[in-house]
Amino acid sequence: MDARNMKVKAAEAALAYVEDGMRLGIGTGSTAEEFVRLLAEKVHGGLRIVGVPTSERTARLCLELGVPMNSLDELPELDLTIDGADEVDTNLTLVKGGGGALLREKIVAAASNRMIVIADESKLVDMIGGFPLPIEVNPFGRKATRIAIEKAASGLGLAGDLTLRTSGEDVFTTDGGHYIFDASFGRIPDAEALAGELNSIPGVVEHGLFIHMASFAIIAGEAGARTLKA
Ligand code: ABF
Repeated sequence: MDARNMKVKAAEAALAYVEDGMRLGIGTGSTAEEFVRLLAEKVHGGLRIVGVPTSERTARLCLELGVPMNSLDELPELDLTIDGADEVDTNLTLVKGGGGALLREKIVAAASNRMIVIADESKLVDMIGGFPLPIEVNPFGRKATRIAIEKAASGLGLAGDLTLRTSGEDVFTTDGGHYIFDASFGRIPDAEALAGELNSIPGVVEHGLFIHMASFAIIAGEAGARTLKA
């Protein structure tokens, strides 16, 4: 089974948790997009849901496929969010933000009763950190923020490059108008400590560590989809 098929399998399994009448947070990324395609088929078959997309990119796909949408301001409490991840460990600590939508993804997930992560098995790791950690920062004072992040990480014994994300010739800008540093710290033994440090830096808008947010993960591999609980 190739990676795309695994993403479809995970998305299919997640669809079983979607019930008529739900207010649904809808994630970003290629796995979440497979979910949107399957969801659209169900909607055209009569399923009634309203989606709150986690990015402009997902909103465009929902619009194109006819998935009903509303804003989080209109629907501030959601039943379920289904989203992908860049890394998932066995405690369900996630690294997210490779797609650049981490801030809205975290706001939407936090507004949801439950969050289900969908991923192919390449995302499952013993310890997070192989994938560079996205850290969304305010453009104002980004150099000072970079130094503060490096100092905070160093205090936890973490070192590595922070790369300002680009898009072609330009600095990549998130849907919220912020920049992203991708931090190559390597393995992160204490994600909660790092999250606490990052949260205390004023220029950091949000980071891609999602801790105690996922209810469970659906991981698809050669043998099919399985559920991973913490
Ligand atoms: C979103 O999309 C992100 O948080 C994560 O960065 C990315 C995963 O993308 P894909 O499903 O394409 O690997 O869920």
